[in-house]
Amino acid sequence: MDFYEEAGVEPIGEETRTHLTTEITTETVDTEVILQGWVHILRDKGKIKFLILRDETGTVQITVPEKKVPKAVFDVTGQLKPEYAVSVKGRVVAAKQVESGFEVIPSHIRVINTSHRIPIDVVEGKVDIDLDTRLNHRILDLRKPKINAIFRIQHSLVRYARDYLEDNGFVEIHTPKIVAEATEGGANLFEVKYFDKKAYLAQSPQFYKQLMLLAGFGRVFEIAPVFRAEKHNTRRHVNEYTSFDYEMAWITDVDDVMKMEEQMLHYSFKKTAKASATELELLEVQLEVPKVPFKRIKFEEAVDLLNQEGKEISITDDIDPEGERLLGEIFPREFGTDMVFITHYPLELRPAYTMPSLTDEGMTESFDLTYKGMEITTGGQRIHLYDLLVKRFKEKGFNTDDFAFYLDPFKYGAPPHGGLGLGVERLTMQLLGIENIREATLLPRDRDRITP
Ligand code: AMO
Repeated sequence: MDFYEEAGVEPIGEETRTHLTTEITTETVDTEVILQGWVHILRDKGKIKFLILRDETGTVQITVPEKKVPKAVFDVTGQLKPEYAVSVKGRVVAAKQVESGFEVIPSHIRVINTSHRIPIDVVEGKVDIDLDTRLNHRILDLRKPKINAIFRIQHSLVRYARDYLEDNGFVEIHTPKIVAEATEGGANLFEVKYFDKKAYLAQSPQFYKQLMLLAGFGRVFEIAPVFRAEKHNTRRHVNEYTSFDYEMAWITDVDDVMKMEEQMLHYSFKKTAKASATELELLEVQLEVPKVPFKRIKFEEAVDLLNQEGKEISITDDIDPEGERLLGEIFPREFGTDMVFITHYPLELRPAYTMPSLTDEGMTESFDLTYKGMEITTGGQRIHLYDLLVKRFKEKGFNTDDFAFYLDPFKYGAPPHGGLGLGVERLTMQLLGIENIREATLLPRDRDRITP
C-alpha cells in the first residue's frame, strides 16, 4: 500500500492545473478547465451541492447537481470538508445567479489532501476571534483572502521601492546580523552566546551599510530583518521587523536623502495602487499617492505645534507616540498632507554617527518621516570626518576601541553620505489603516511570542 492510499487521497501529478479561479472569465465559457485549491465553503441542498473553491487568487463556484454530474463526483462532494485540498475538472458555464457570473460543472473531483477539523475559520466574518488566537493559528489565518492581501500589498510596496532604487544605481547588499556592537544605543539589544564570546543581534545594518560606501559602492540598499529587544508590547513595536535601508555617497546635503525617499515612495505607491488594485479593493482601502515634494518641517516647529495644541513638550524631549498621533491630526489640517518630514533633531536625541548641523546649533542633519501620525522612517546625513566621528562617539560615552572596525575605515577618504531606515511593517500598517503592527507582520515576534 502506498502512502497516498494510506492517506486516503489520490496521487498528485496526474492532473495539472490549467487555470486559476480568477481566470474563469468569458473566454473560458464552454471549455474544460482543471482548478486546484481548497474547499472554502460547502453548501448542501440535497439534490444539488455547491462548493466554493479557493486558490491563491480568489474563489469560484463549483456547482454539483446530482442529475448532471457522474455519481462518483456527487458522492465525493458529499464527503468533502472545509480546507480539503482538491482538484476539480469541469466545464465552465455562464451563470447569472452567481456573483462572478460563472460556475463550473465538474466531471471529476479529486481529493489531493484531507484536512483535520480547522481550529479557526478561514471564511472571513464568520466569527470574530481575537488577534492572539489568530496568531496562534497564523498559517490558517493567512489563508483568509483579506489577511493574505495585506502581504501581497506589502510585497508590491517593497518590490517597487526596490525597483526604484535599482533604477537609480543602488546595489543590494546583505550584511551580518550577528554583530559585536550596538548601532542604535544599548537599551534594546539582544545578546547572543557566540561560542566563548558575547555577540548581539543587529538592531540595524547601520554601520555596515555606511562602510560599504567607504568600500567603493556609491549607493547601497538592504531589506532584511533587524532585532530590537523592546521590553513592552505596543501596537507599533515588534522585536523583529523588516528594515528597508539605503545609504548613498557623494551627497550634497541631507535633502538628497529625503528627495530619494519621497520619489521612491511616490513611485512605489503609484505602482502598488495599480498592481495591487484587487487586494486594495478587498480591504476597502483607497490608496492615496502622496504628492511630492513631501512637506518638511523642523523638529522645533513640530514641538511648537504640539505646545499650541496643549501637549507640553520641550525641545530636548523626543516626540512620544501620543505626540506623533497628535501631529497626525495637526499635519493634514495645517499642511493638507499626512506625509511629513520632521528635520533637524537635537544632537542628544540622535545616535553618535549623525552629522551635527552647521546652521542649527545643537541640532543634527537628520530627519524622521511621519505618515498618518506615526514615524515610519529615520534617516540623516552621517559624519564622514574621522576626527569628528571619534569625538562624537566619545561624547556619547563609548569606548572607541570597541568600534575600531567601524571608525578606522573613516581615516581613508570617506565620502560624504547619508541614508535611512524604513520599517516595512509600519509602512504597511499605516497605508492600510491597520491598528496593530502584528497584523502587518507575517509571523510576529513579540515579548510573548516566538512561534509559529
Ligand atoms: P530607527 O531605530 O529609528 O533608525 O528605526 C528605523 C525605522 O524602523 C522602524 N522601527 C520598528 N518597527 C517595528 N518594530 C520596532 N520595534 C521598530 N523600531 C524601529 C520604524 C523606524 O522609523 N539606523 C537607523 C536608520 C538610519 O538612520 O538609517 C535606525 O535604525 O519605522
